[in-house]
Amino acid sequence: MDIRTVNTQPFPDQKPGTSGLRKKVPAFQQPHYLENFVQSIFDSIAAPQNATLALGGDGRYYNREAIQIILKMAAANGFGKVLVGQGGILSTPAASCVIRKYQTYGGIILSASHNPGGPDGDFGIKYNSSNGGPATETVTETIFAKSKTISTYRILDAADVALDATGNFTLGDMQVEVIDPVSDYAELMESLFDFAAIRSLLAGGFRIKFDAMHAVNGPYAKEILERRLGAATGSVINAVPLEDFGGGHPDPNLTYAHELVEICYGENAPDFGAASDGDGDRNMILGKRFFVTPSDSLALLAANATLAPGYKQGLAGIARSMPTSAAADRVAQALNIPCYETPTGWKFFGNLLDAGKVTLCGEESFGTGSSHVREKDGLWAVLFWLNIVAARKQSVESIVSEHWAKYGRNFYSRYDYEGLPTEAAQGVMQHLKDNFAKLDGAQFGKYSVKFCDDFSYTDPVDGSVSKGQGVRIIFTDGSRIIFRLSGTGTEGATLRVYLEAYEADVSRHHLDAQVALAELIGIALQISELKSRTGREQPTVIT
Ligand code: G16
Repeated sequence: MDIRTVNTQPFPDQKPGTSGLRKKVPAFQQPHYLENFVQSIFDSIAAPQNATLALGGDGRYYNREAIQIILKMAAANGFGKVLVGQGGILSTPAASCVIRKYQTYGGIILSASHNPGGPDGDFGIKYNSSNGGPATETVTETIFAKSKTISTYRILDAADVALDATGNFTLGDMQVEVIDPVSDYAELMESLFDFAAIRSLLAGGFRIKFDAMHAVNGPYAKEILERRLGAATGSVINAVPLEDFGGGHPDPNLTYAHELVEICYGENAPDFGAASDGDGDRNMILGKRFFVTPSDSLALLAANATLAPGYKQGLAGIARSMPTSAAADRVAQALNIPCYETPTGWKFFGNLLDAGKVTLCGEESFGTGSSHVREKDGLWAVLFWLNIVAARKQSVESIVSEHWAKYGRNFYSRYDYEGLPTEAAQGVMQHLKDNFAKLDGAQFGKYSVKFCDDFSYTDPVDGSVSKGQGVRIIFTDGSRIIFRLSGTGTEGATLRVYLEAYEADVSRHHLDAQVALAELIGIALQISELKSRTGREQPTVIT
């Protein structure tokens, strides 16, 4: 075996964010940049000799090159086998599924999720542990610490592995098994949902559109929705994954998935629309001219979970990230099960899922998932919805309206201010924190502040504490304004403002969220001094 030990210098900026290390492609293309981070992962996880690793990515630009580098480094670092998706492809939930099904030691996932791709776009890498979920903060901090002192990495000198067909290869002493990226995942979905009921729903004329946004889920959606469930050919649009996502921004929300939104709000709209993101873990759900917020989607899935065969025993509990609306809390209360509030980041759900404390998890950032894997799962959410619609034989809109009538409506919206100068964004956050004492108990129109704080979380399973997770301003009626800096951007800072108002009165449930939240939005802008501090009149994206 021809293993080379290469001298290198640390890069100071390899701190993993909300979900792994994300940077512009040219940053990853710098000599040694990817290698340093991969070696830091290997040096942190203490895998035994001959361990098995799962490997795959969302197919974005630089995926292929990175896969070859990681394979050669895995071979040089004593791994016995790597399961790699054909073409270097695995959606994030499929990678989690593979790690769990084949009980690998862990996995490396290459993705910058919903961020655009291409030569000037974003790239990303993260490590997932043997439970199939993103490494905990303890592990990511160790990786970062190693990256700051690294002086050498190990790599095998060998030819590239042929990844375009399934098969078995050797790389030095290591086995490489190129696997079908779709089949294990599709099988898992069939075990959770009533495919026969969904098939007859679709055969009965229920029309769907799924926008894969030229990202990784195209082949998964084609196989599951069109081939296995019989949706009309062409129900999946933008189904061919492209290295630059066709120049688009593969983020399934009302702004970036506009092609789907136009179809679902247009003449002859389908009954159901959905989209997923770059790596297939986010989802957006639409009915006919109707948008389901991710927070409502989590609550709806929880309230109707027993309609799906995989959840017919009921739920152990629900978890949501702190900025996610409290709609799910109301369902948990009615079901008499616990509801946990965690910091933003799927990694915080891992311990709760592993300990059997929760079955469903969700985030306002278009993420929902369950104990079936340890990642959020876009297509899973779509199938769950289709299962519920098939069982209830109602439109998406009437299912949601009935839900609001029963539980009340948590009006919700998020304002994103992207690409801000970091100092200005941090200035807004600091200003809010400096004013906690003044804000406490203050009255703004009909809203009075119950308390404000910087959210801190103590993991109920391992006791670890995560501080500084976002500023919360909570009003006496349960309404909330949250301010948080994103941990996934690659340019400047993104400030997120999350707004939530509870409304019990059914006669007001049809209101547009922006109308219902107008007063809170005004309060948020006033107390944060956001416009004057950032110079921004309008948010970049409203979801
Ligand atoms: C990641 C995390 C999510 C998080 C989202 C937004 O999603 O896995 O848990 O909610 O980022 O994070 P932020 O507000 O810090 O930008 P993804 O889909 O990008 O992997």
